[in-house]
Amino acid sequence: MTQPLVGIVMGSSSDKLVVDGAKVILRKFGIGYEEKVLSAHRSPKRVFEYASSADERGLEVIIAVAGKSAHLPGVIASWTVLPVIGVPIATPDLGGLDSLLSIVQMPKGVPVATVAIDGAQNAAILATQILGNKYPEIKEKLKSFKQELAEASAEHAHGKIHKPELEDEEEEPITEG
Ligand code: C2R
Repeated sequence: MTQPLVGIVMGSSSDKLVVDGAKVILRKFGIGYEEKVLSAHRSPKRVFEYASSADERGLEVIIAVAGKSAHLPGVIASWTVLPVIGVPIATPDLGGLDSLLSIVQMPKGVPVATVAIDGAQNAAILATQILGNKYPEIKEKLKSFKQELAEASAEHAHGKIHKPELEDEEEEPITEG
């Protein structure tokens, strides 16, 4: 896999299933990523180390995935100038509204671009779009992707079912902490 441009950080390994949705998209676009389990609550020092060094390590966008009292994306955004995309996780107790509000209601000056509850695929597409401003080959792939979406939607309208190919090659081990 190429040099990671996207850092995917999740609050717990229990978020992994949702994170998989982002990885499928990034692999589809051939974008290198790294993934880590880090928690602003449980491992705050490691979150600081990760976020404050992300830029110099070559990352260009961070996707931060967290549920419940989801402070991780905001804390990461406080330690980096890289764009941070937050993914709220659905929760059994409050349905994910807890996660959503924790991520989206950032104070002025420290934005986190927040996607839908469990919206990891959209987070990855947004990350890809941010990268597309710098990398023309990624932008070209995004144009084809839009075309695929339009064709799939037209086929649905005519009663056909079309699933764009999102399967991929290799799986990388997840790094804890
Ligand atoms: P466990 O399943 O490990 O108890 O975690 C995780 O993202 C997960 O969705 C339950 C939920 O807690 C979240 N978590 C956060 C943070 N750390 C863990 N929201 C954080 O620092 O914001």
